[in-house]
Amino acid sequence: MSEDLPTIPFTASLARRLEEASEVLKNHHGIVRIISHYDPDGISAAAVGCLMVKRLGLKFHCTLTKNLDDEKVQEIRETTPEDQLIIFSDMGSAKVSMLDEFPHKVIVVDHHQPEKEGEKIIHLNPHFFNIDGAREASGSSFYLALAITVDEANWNLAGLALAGACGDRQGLGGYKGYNEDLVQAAAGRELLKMETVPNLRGQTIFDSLIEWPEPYFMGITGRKREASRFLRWMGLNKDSLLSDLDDEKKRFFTSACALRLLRQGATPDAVGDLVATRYWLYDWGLYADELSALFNSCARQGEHGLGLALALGNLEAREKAIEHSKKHREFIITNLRELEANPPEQMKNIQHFMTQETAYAGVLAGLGTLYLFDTSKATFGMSDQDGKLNVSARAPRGMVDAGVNLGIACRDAGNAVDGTGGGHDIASGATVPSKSKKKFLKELDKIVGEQLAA
Ligand SMILES: [Mn+2]
Repeated sequence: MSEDLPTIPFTASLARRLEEASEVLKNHHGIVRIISHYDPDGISAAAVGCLMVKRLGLKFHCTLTKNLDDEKVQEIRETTPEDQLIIFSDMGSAKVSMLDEFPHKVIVVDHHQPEKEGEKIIHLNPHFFNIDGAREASGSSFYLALAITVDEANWNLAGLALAGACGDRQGLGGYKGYNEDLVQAAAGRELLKMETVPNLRGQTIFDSLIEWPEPYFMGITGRKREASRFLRWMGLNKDSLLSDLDDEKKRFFTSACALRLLRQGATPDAVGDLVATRYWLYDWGLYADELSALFNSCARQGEHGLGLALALGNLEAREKAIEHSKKHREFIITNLRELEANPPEQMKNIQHFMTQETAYAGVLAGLGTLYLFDTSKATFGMSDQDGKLNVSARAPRGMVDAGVNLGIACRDAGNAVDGTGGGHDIASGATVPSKSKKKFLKELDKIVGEQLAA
């Protein structure tokens, strides 16, 4: 047996709950209905579920969805034959009262704030086991606990589990708690290795400057001539590979990049991100963040099924996802260059810009905040859709430390104009009537100013 291989230590109560869910799965005959969130964490969680179920010799029917509102829950209840087992992942914890009334057997694997524990459903949420669901376990990483309880062979899904946690940005500043235990055990099992390396993507250094929006170098990213000049200045050429540089050259290169970012006014977070610990997944031949980025570009472009097929190991899907990811990045670079040329409109405490693609407003506001924009102001990316203004807000960490809370700002400014808003202190959103744009922005500027003064 595999007595000597490292594993994740579970508390007795978690182990009991996992066993309970595992028994239900093993005793089930027939189809398993898998419902999951459509973002990278949800896609990874769904795939862990599908592969776990398949290994048990069961058939599955998987659906990825953006929201799980009351209507959706009701629809799932009505359209799923009662002899099917239903597993919700990366969602479901907010709908326990409704799920408890299902005639079906239901398992929920989620890491969001739970409504309550429930009576009838089997509820797997880190929250009930002294694990911080925001930082220490994601939908997919927590799902792995169930998968390896069902069958130790499912350890080979650890890479997927980690890609999901990465998609929920739980790896920032290093994995912690349960996630760290998972990473350590997976490393001990030689499923992945950790490397602290300059955080560049792409085959060659030149590729990473031309094709990747992160890190974003003003005046260089996406521009062949300028990128070549930058490389020449460092004694490198178009074919130089990061892995070919000796330690001294690597250090010089990293410092030159850091200086460049500092000079353009990037945030400390962006500069700190230049060197990062990355997780190489042997089975995938990718870093966990790269796999997560592939899921993300599928999700952004509405190709959830493709993301799932990729997660399930379909090679054709992988090729297509890489193409999608390329388009996704091109779009971001084009828009960031546009924002370089035409910076956001300035108010006293905030800055704002319009974009065509609703799904990208947040990404652009986020990257602009890290790399390009005035770091003393909060940024609002907006898009117009059928008389409604969709707003994504981002603030540099320094502003949050100084008291800014964009979740509250978006909620209160949204309410002031008959819209809705909310979210986290550092990233939030709102939907307001387009005709109230001016008043909404004025209100935001005032609220953020008050937060800074408080
Ligand atoms: Mn999640």
